Amino acid sequence: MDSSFPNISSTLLGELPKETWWASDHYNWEGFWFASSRLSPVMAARSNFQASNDDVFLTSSIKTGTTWLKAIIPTIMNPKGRKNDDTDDPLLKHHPNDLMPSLELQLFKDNPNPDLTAMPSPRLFRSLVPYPLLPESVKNSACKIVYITRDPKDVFVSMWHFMNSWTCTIGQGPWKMNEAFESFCRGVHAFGPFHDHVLSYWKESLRRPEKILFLRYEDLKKDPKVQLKKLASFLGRPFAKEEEVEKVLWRCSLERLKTLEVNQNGVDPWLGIPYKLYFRRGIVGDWENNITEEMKERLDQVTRMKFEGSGLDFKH
Ligand code: PAP
Repeated sequence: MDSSFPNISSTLLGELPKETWWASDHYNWEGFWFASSRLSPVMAARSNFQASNDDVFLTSSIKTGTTWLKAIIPTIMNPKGRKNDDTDDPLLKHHPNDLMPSLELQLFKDNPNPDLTAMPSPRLFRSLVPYPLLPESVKNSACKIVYITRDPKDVFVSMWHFMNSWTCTIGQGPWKMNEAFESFCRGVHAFGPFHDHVLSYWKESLRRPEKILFLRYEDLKKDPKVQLKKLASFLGRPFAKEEEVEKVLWRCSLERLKTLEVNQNGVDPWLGIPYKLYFRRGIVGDWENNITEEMKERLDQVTRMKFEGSGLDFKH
């Protein structure tokens, strides 16, 4: 195991394609865009993380509805998560980010070899890296991967609101929507390109459906009970009663999480982001209220071109 933090030398950085995204330098490594501060943790996790067969991974591109699943998966895995008594529900005291730690944004952020042996089993993790950049042991062990994605038009709108709200709290002005949109269409954004990210998991989920469960935010919104049952069975924790499904859905609902004190006033200690920014409208089709018809056509065209022949679309 590598014991030194793989510092990114200025020589390597100098060789990588560079673009600015939200006033921060991003580098293209292995076909995907990363802020320089994310490259070392991503590389360290890829080299040093050892998966166990009963680990559960939540993976996604940014702003696809991951926070909902960061709440749902731990609640499904928690033996008390579907019981009537809510008094010791971890969500009362923790933002969902705390319940499924991120490899690159938390665990490997400042340490190339964190000791994860004390984590209770089954361990729950999340990651924003595309499938090819996952640690090999995640790909090769029996651990499960849940992937969530969303209509890219809603992803863009969600990202735009989130990034502007955050950067405004740290004193940076908003980024013009048309510039951010151009960047998104070209695939330049943190952990992007979005379409390549989605395709990487989609293809692998077709090859190994027992390993990767591929979910769409729109399906979860439309038919939450069906999707939750599918997810619980995939995780080996099927529901026994309809009320259990309803319980988990209620505990993890946007309406409930939004009003909890921890989420209204807390701040993510790893990122400095106010927790309340993770909860916005949570609807399907919010793009209609935010982008022009021309922008819609442009992004739909990118999506059609990228997904052609893959069997994947976002019609709902
Ligand atoms: P992240 O990449 O920062 O983790 P992520 O959670 O993937 O963000 O996406 C945020 C979106 O999920 C927001 O969508 P919106 O901007 O269109 O509103 C947020 O509102 C939505 N979201 C967060 N929690 C929930 C939830 N419990 N149920 C449904 N949607 C949710």
